Amino acid sequence: MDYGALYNGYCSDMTRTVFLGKPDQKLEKVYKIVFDAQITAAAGVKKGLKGKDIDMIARNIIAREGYGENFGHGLGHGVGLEIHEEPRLSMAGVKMMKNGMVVTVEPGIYIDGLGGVRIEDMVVVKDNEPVILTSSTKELIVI
Ligand SMILES: [Mn+2]
Repeated sequence: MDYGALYNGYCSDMTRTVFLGKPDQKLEKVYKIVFDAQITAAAGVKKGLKGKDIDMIARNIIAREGYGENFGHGLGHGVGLEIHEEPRLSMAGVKMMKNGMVVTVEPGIYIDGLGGVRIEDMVVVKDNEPVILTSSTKELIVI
């Protein structure tokens, strides 16, 4: 579920993945990999880094687990007056993180014929201590 709200002209964006019934073991493992990539990359949102540096944190974790080919989009994007704006957190992201920027961190893994997982939070750049704005749980949820 990928959604957001608009408040006083400013956008928000978040994504959670839930399972309808007990997940396939492989998908459960994929969830853990995406979760690990998400929290590690979110913790790596720091002033002075380029978008591609942060993208690489998540991409390395996912590739190390053998799913590099299944993460086919950028890690995230700026959010503000537009839902998708600079700075881009992608392999092509050359803009530097500055204090007060709000970006998303949303790695994903998608497997043909099986399913996919994406987890997205919004993060504020604040020196070396990123502030996570999205407070919804990221525990694996089965409904
Ligand atoms: Mn987004």
